[in-house]
Amino acid sequence: MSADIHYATVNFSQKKPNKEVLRIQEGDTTTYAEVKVSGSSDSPSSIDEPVTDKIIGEQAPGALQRRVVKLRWVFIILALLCLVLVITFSLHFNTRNTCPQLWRPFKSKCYFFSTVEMNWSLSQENCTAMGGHLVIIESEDEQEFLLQEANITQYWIGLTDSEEEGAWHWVDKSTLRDPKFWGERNGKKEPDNHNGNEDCARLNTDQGLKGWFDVSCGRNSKWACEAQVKNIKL
Ligand SMILES: [Ca+2]
Ligand SMILES: [Ca+2]
Ligand SMILES: [Ca+2]
Repeated sequence: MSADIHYATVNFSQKKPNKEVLRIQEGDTTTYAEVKVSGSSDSPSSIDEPVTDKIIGEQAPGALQRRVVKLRWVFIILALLCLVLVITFSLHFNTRNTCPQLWRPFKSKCYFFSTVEMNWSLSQENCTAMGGHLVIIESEDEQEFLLQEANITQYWIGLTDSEEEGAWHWVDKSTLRDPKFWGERNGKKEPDNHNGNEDCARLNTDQGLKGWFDVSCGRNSKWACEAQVKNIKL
């Protein structure tokens, strides 16, 4: 069956529409209708009008809804992807900023306290091999951290005057600016270059903040390294 819709003009009349077509009997009270199929623009909608346009027009809200649903899914997928990226980045960032086992964190650095004893030069070589250097103490906070965290009582730090007596430099070649952490022994202030042969600094943790002492570099002692987490070689 065709689903085409035809519009018609209907005129009601008491008169018989056409004698030749319809034979009417006497006393007939039937009301006759004259039906005219029209394609004119007067009709609500012309049958000449393209049917396809009409269907598309009627279905547009549905198509729009489908597009909205599709877009919603695209946004959900993009949001999930962003979330995965953020989590991955966050895990990577945290991993890279967490000190390895046996290293202790302080601010943006990691610190390693040795369990073996070596002379000053070998201690520095070991720190370098691990991606760091003997500790360079730049603030009171760092000094306090080193006193509290070390489970050893004395260890080498990265300070020496081996190149020029009395001119103390850190292992990164920077000059010692603040001498306030030098200790005191037998009422005499350090560094004292005892026996003319004390060119390396050691931290004694049982002396409080003023815990630096100059000692002969050839003596064996434990040591403490400092490193950026990204440089540490395991
Ligand atoms: Ca430091
Ligand atoms: Ca010295
Ligand atoms: Ca000394």
